[in-house]
Amino acid sequence: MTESKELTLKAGRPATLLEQRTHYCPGCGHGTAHRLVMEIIDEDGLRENVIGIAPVGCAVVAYHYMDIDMVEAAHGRAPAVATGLKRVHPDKLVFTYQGDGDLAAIGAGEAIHAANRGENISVIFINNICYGMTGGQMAPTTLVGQKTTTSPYGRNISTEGPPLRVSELLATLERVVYVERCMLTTPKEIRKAKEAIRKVFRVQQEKKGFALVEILSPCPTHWRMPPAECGKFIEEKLTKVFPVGVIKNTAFAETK
Ligand SMILES: Cc1ncc(C[n+]2csc(CCOP(=O)(O)OP(=O)(O)O)c2C)c(N)n1
Repeated sequence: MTESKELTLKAGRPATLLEQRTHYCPGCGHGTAHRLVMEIIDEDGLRENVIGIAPVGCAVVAYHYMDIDMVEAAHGRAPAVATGLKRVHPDKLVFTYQGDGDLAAIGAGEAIHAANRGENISVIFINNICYGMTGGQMAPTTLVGQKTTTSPYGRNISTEGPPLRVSELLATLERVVYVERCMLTTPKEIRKAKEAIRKVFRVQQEKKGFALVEILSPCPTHWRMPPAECGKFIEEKLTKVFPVGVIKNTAFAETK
């Protein structure tokens, strides 16, 4: 028997993650984030009881990969669509899956007002510090000095302002009960991201209000670096601006 045949499979594909080749670039974080969400849906038996809202952005066809009920929202409108769906179907677990262009730029209004109303929805915010789908333009979360197709000399704080910390901003709102920022870097951090997603779902299951998990996610194509270097870049550069950890928790007694 060859060595490889002796290997045992420790983790299979979650049933709700369709056996389909994705359109994501090599090293993109969306595939990992999709998998984490689908693992939780499988593990917690949520498949028949969940509605996801797909964004506009690289994850626009997330419903091709996730075998759950999903609705497409216009760019940035996912929290408004989620509000309607949750109010009509209060027993369903409703989540949005949004990029930083979607949530922090065009959809900032929807996100702020849904959060301020304390809608009982879960927001999964994939922050890759650029507009991925349309060619790597500057997003509100782009780092100072970062070169993008619309900031070829680097983001300039005097004309574009500093990066917008959406999670901290939303955490100031009274009816936002749980906010955590995670990163897709090492297996340990990826596992933390998974538990954070589970937590924002739990907030909703326990009818506690608005919860958001921000996930710092690699975009090797528009960061113009090999996938293997993205983790280091996240740890060394992104976390200086977007520190990881629990930003707000008034939902649960435990602090972890
Ligand atoms: C109303 C509207 N404005 C602009 C666009 C163009 N557009 C499509 S995706 C996108 C940016 C997406 O970036 P982000 O939300 O960060 O997601 P990513 O692609 O990086 O995952 C933009 C501006 C659009 N589709 N609809």
